[in-house]
Amino acid sequence: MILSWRISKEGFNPSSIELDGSRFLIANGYMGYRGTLEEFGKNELVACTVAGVYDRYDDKWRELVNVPNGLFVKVYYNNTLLSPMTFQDCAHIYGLDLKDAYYFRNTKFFVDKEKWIRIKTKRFASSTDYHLLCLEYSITANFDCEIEIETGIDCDIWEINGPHFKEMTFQNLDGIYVTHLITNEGKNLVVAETADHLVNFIDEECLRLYVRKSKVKLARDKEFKFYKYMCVTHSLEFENSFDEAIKRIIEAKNLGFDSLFEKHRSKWQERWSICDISIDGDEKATLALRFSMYHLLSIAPYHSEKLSIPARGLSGQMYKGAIFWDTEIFMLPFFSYTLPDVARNIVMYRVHTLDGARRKAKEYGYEGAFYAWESQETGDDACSLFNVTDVITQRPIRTYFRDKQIHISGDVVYGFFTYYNATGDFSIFLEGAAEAVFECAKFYYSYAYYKPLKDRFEILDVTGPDEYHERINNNAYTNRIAKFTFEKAIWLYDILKEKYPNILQEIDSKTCIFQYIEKIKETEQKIFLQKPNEEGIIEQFDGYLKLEDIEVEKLKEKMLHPYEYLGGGNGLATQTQVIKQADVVVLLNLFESEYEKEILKANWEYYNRRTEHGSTLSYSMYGLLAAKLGKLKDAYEYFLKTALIDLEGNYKQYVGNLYIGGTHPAANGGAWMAAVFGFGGIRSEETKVEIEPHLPTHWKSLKFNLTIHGNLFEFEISNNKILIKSTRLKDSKYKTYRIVANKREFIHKIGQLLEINLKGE
Ligand code: IFM
Repeated sequence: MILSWRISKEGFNPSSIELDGSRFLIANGYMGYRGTLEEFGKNELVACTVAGVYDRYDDKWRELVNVPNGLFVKVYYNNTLLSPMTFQDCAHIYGLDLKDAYYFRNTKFFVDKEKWIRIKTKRFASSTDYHLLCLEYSITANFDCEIEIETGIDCDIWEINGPHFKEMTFQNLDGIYVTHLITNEGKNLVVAETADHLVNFIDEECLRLYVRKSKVKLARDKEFKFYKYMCVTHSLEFENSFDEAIKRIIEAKNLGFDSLFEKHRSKWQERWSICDISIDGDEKATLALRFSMYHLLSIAPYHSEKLSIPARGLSGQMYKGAIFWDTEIFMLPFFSYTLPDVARNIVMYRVHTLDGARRKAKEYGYEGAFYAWESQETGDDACSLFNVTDVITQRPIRTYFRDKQIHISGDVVYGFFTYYNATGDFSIFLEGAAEAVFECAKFYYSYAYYKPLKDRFEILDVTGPDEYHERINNNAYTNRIAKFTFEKAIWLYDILKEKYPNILQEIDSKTCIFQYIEKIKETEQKIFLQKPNEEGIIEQFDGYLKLEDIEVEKLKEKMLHPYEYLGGGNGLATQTQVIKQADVVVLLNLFESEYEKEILKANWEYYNRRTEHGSTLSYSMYGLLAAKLGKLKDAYEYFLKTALIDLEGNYKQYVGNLYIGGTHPAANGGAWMAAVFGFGGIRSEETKVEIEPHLPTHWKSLKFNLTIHGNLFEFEISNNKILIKSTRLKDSKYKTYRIVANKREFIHKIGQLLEINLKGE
């Protein structure tokens, strides 16, 4: 059923447990709790994943930890568990309210002829105290009966590369259950839980399950309700995580569910008042966008600049909970233009992990900073050299993601400037981002080869965004992002020299930038960029156009196994022009203004036919460019694909033997970009905003808000006019903006209403 703020499903299908767990996630940036039922356990992939707390067990992959489930509840009638898993005859509906950010379920069990017992729950990850998860549990029967409730903490945890807790102890403090956990790496975590309004307990401690059992008499049609609060704290944040957890759980209990929920709700209202997008004429697209933004808003690091957003959000331990280029290139635009404070945290994470990037550069014998392909809390690279296992031979495949996807350093720099362009906030550069930009420029300088006969610098032996072609030379995207890094390093150098000489001096003491700047300038001038050929095609890398040109579907017919990896040394795609994901098309989106429309079009068409979209990052880039080009049918199809990824669950769950399910925040961010930058046609540069809309024909209007340089803009775009309202936020120093639409320029004063007629004057 679709209502524009709610997604729900009816009935129970065991095969959708896994996807629903991701789809119906609740989270608050501190932790994520999967959309599973209260009676579920580790086999149903219940997980409460804590942001920024990583651990390694033995020689397995280091990943985020999942903590015990303090929201666990089982209800029995006549010794039978009331769960759609075990109980055939039931009516079950569950889902998410996106507006108020809570999960709900409503299950009616027909226990005997006309007799039924109904379980209704509602839970949320508090947006005002990030340590809290709150659950309301209500039971009603249409006959007098007795039920048994079992609730407490389930410490039998779903872990991909665990076990992560070398110690786990349990305490009962006057009805507050507390588990104290110590990770293999020695971090302390506390999970405290309490269940309010339940009496007559018998405490029970079974293996890894701490529960109270309580018998409750239900009077006919009279609702029985109880509340559970779960609090998570850890030693990366508090000296005494135990006391903090107890304090918070007591506070939660005293405040009660309703007032906690009210606070949570108003925080989300505040967020939506800025972020919401609505489309008149397309309810499905509106819902898909809201769903995408709900996920982004749930997992954002509101409370810390030492956290970013992992590739699978907080939906579990997939991809090691690591942060990839996904964040800077796909998610950051959304945050920069809606919640700049959160965007600032995201960019500052890269400043805090600069030392890890320096270590990686050094490890490979380069200068400067080579950011981690898979970054965790220190910035050291969690990516392994054998990241995929061949499903046919069961042998590990040597992948060159870690060593050769050097575009990551430029992506980080690009991210700093996405934030800066949207906000005008130069302070990030003074607080470490300039140092990071210089270090990235040094890295590319040391990686590049000077070819004297050609008098140019080339970047050899890399892997571009298309991971199926590894160790190639002069990847178009990589070379351009390296040049961008040089350009920005030079720009920053000049500004610092003029305005902040002391800071530049200080940065020089850590980077020796004075010694490097001339070399960086020379490399910037002479770096080789792939240029369009006679047909207008930009070769993805040297020799790409000479590879076998085979259709994607034809290539796939040759596969021996559905999860077979197409890249790597023996991959089917390696010797062909079939690519995994947008590569040149990313380049064209990021540097669109440097290319003629015909070139953009020719390349979109050429690469579109050869792209497998084996990564969920791909659709949005094709959708975005298609929208900018006014290719509305293709744009709309790709937009829906990216926006519906987690709703429809149409994506690869495995690569080789590797489980890569979970949520897809990069696709969510891409959906936002396709709507705002693509269909809305917004481009902003300092205080100039260009608007070149291309709305799908069935859209009557598209409404969204953007914060640009500290002011809030409300856009309403329809086929014949654009309405712009603006409000001054905080203490923005900008009072007027140049708006360019329909080849005309308008001066817009903050606070005034601007109406632009698109049909004529
Ligand atoms: O960052 C991506 C990469 O581009 C393709 N493989 C998955 C990664 C995480 O989303």
